[in-house]
Amino acid sequence: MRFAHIADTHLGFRQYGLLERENDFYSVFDQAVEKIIEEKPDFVVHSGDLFDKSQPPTKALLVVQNALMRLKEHGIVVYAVPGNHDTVMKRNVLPPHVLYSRLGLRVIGRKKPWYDHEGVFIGGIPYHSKFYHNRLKEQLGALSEAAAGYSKRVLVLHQALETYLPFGYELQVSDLPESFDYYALGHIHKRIIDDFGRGRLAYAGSTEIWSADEVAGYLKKGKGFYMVDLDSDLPEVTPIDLELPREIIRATITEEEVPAATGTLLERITALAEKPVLDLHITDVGSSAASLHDLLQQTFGEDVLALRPRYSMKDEDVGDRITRGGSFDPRDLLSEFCGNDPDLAQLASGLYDALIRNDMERARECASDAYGRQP
Ligand SMILES: [Mn+2]
Repeated sequence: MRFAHIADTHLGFRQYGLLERENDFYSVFDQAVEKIIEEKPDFVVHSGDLFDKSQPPTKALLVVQNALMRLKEHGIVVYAVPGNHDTVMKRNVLPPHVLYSRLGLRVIGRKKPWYDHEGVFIGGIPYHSKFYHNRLKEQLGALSEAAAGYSKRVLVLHQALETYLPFGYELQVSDLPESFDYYALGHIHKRIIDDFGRGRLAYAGSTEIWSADEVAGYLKKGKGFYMVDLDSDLPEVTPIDLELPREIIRATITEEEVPAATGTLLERITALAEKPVLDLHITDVGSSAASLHDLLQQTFGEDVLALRPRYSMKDEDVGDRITRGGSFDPRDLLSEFCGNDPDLAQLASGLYDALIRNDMERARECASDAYGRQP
C-alpha cells in the first residue's frame, strides 16, 4: 500500500498582494496532482491548509475541483484534515472541503475522525490551538484506541511539535501515541522526516514558498510531497520534488556591497524565465534608507516581480536610537517588539511600508493577507 502525503498548499494565497503569486500556488499544486497521478498511489493524505483561508477565492475552489476530478478519474481518493488556515472557527459555518464530498474528498474531522482504507487506519484531528491542548491529547488517546485492531495506522495532524518549532508549538513529541506507523504532519512548512515510536514521522512542508523565511530550507531540501510505502516494517518515505514556477531571491548585504552585488544580481535575475521576487536585507545603512530605496527601485524595479527591501542602520542598536532620538528604521523596532511572532512582525512592517507611502490599498492587502494566519 502506497500513498502520497502532501500538506500546506495554501491555495488562494495572494502573496505580497500579487495575482502572479496566487497563480504560482495554483500552478505548483496542479503540478503536484499530475505527479501524484504518475506515482499511482492507493490514496492521498492532505495534512491541512489546503486553502489559505476558510473562505477561499472561487479560483482556488475551482483548482481543487479540477484536481479532485483528475484524481477521481484515476480512482484516487483524498483524506484531508483542516488546518489553522482553512478551519472555520464559527459555529454553523461549513468548511470549503464539504463542497467536494462527491469528488472523493474525505474530511477527517469531528464528525468522522477516522477511516478504513482497505485495511489501513487513517485517523486525525483538525487543527487545535495550544489553548485546547488537553482536548487534543484526549482525542489522540481515542484515535490510538480506535486504531488498535489495525496492522497499518496513519495519524494525520496539522500541529507543530515542540522539537521542530520551539516557539509556537501546540504539542510535545511525548504527547503523541507511539502506536502509529506513519505520522502525516502539516503546519510546519519545512520538510522534515524523522523516526518516531515504531514508525516514521514527517512534515511534508508547504508546496510553495509561503513566507520568504522558507527560502533557505527550500534551497537545501526542495519542496513537494512524499510517497509513503507502508509495505515494509518501517514505512519508506520518498520525497518527490516540485519545480517552483518562480524564484524568491533572498540576500543580506551591507550598503557598501550594494554596487558590487547589483551586477551579479541583475545577471542572475535577467537569466530567469519568470521575474523573481527580490527580498533584500541591506545592513549597515549609513545614508538615508529612502534614497537607497529609490536607487534599488531604479536598478531592479523593471526586472523583478516585486522588490521587498529591508534596511538596518549602521552601528546602532534599537536602545541607542531611541534614547538619542537619532535616525533609525522603525521596522527594526517593530520586529523586535513582535519578538517571537514572525507573522505579526511581517504584518507590522508591511503596514508600516504601505502607510509611510500613504498606500491605503497596499495596507488593506497586508491586513487581509495577515488575517486568518497563525492564531
Ligand atoms: Mn500552513
